[in-house]
Amino acid sequence: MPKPLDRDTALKIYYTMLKIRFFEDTIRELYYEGKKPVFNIAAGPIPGEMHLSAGQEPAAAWMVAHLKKGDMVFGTHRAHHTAIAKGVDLKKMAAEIMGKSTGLGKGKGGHMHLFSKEAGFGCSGIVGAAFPQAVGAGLAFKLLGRDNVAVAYGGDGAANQGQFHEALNLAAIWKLPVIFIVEDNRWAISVPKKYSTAVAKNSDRAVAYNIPGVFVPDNDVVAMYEAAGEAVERARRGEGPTLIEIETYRLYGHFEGDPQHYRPKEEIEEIKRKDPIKRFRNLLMDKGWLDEELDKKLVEDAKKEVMEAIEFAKNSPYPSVEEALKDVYAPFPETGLPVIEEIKGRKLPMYQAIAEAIAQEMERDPKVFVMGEDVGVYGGIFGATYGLYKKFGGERVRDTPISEIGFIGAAVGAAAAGMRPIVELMFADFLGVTLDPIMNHMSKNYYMSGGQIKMPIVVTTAIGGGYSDAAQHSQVLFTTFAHFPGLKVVAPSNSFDAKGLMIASIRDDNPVIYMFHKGLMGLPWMPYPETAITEVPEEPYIVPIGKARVVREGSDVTIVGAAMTVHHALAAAEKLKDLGIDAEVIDLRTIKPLDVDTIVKSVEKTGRLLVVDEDYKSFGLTSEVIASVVEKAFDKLKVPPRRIAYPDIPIPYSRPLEQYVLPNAEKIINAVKEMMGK
Ligand SMILES: Cc1ncc(C[n+]2csc(CCOP(=O)(O)OP(=O)(O)O)c2C)c(N)n1
Ligand SMILES: [Mg+2]
Repeated sequence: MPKPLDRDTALKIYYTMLKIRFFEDTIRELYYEGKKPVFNIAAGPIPGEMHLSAGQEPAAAWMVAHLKKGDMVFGTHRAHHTAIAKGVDLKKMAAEIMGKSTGLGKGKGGHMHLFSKEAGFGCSGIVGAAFPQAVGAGLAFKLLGRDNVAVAYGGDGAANQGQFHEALNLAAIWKLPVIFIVEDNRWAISVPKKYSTAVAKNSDRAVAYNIPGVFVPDNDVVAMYEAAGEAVERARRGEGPTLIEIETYRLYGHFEGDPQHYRPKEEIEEIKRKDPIKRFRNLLMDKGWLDEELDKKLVEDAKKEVMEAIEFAKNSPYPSVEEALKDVYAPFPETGLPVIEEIKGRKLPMYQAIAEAIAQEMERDPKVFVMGEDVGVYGGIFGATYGLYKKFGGERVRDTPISEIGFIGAAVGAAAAGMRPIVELMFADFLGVTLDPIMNHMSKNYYMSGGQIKMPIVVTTAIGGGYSDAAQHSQVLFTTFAHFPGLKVVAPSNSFDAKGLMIASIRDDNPVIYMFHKGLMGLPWMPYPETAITEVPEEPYIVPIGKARVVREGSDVTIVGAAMTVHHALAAAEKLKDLGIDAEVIDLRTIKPLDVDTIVKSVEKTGRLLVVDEDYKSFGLTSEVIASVVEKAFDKLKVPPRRIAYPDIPIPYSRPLEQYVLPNAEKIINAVKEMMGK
């Protein structure tokens, strides 16, 4: 049990509530400057949408009593109260809300994306995203042996998201130090909880995950102090997560400018009458802990603190426009590792080369860990984590339930807490069920935080067809991933590159999507081209991300491929030799960032470009490579560039159908012959 509320703590909580309210009311006033009498969202000193948390102070103010340095809080789109209670610098926060250069994210995140590494705070405009991220931070604390806790916030609307349920289950099975807080303010925009939610109380949903579920009624700040205190103590003792639902009230609209026609007038009157700050003030007065004079002082101090922050923000300059282009990627750190170009060492299948790279990095750095479905005892269904479980055990080589958004969202939180997670998405085709943490969080948090929060995550995933696994287990999807700014995408074609690229991916401070082709892994039960299995040095080394390799030199035509298509190109080049055609073959190795220079250099020599890809044809890698070359070396092309890609159709099951549509050496030979006029 947390100690009963004493005077000092109560006053601290009261002061925090005052500060939150003044902040929100001042922001509200400023928000409408220039937006009246006709509402124009693009006018005034504060841009964008504005979701205020006035009225919901009790859900956050307890933090000043129970949280300590190193604890982390993951907030929502309505996050000002949680950020202030967690001790985020008020000046930088106000500046961020106004889009100024002195803001937390240098004006690139805005009011829904407030990040403070120093304060251990982050939030997201994606409803429900905080839950798995807090799981990841909780997991990080557990793996690092720290007694910190992670707190996740979500509204009554967010509690109907799948990721809420995946997160609760993960935290429960792993007994993580996480406190899940559902702020039930009755509404998800205009949709009432009574309509959207099958249970009367979200806290009852804890039963399904075998964890305590606590209901805090009527925006009661003291009850919240007690419930949160107990949950934090339990988490610090290593006894696992708690779900707390607080019945709270949103004083204003969902966003500023919300007409609120869906909301009964009486409800707003009731909420004003039950203002939690007034009620707490009365309680403190009744207890003799507060008098008029002290109250006046606290009010003045809180106003002063807020006004100083607002003035700071107002007087700060806007960022220079070039700032928009910065902080997309963190720089690659100095590793001291050799960049080996010569393929040498022992012959290893690609899956063992990958596992060896991960093992060497795990031995070196306790922050590296692996999680995913069947990555443990099984060693990954395509062997990428072969032998790791035996070496490092189930804590660091962690099997997950089938909860892709849960554990990949957790990787985001773990990275924010300082870990370097490797997460396996069993098949790239399953991207659909986990896209959000990849496209909206790991890819953007560095940028939105103005370069504060690094996301050193490796997402490994199996790609490719050729063995009749049909439309949902055979896709390549290079450019689906590569489309998102902030991600890097690599795709080794052989064992040597696989090890070097894996080490580079783990050492990279950015999220890297590491795509391994199933048909290149060297698995005993799946056919593979002999050229995929190469020698691999025993020592750690790097294959630099963003560097293609000329795998065969030639003077007549440049054939560009990645992963499996490199082997088709090599086979074709051998046959073309007999026809007197000398083909140069480039293995991209990295899809993003694309090594345009190496391709252009080759085209300058050959004057002919053929791009071969196993991903879908339209809006894909082939068009990207061709466009990049045309932009830089159009005048060097003797004939129009050509492409062979997977057609824009789902992947068929039947063997002859699949073989008909996949790229192969024969298609390459025919295309090159045409380009050569033969
Ligand atoms: C995944 C996702 N779906 C929908 C939205 C649009 N949206 C933003 S806030 C919101 C309502 C959220 O309700 P709740 O979780 O109860 O939080 P509250 O706004 O009441 O604080 C919706 C639908 C979003 N931002 N993210
Ligand atoms: Mg709500």
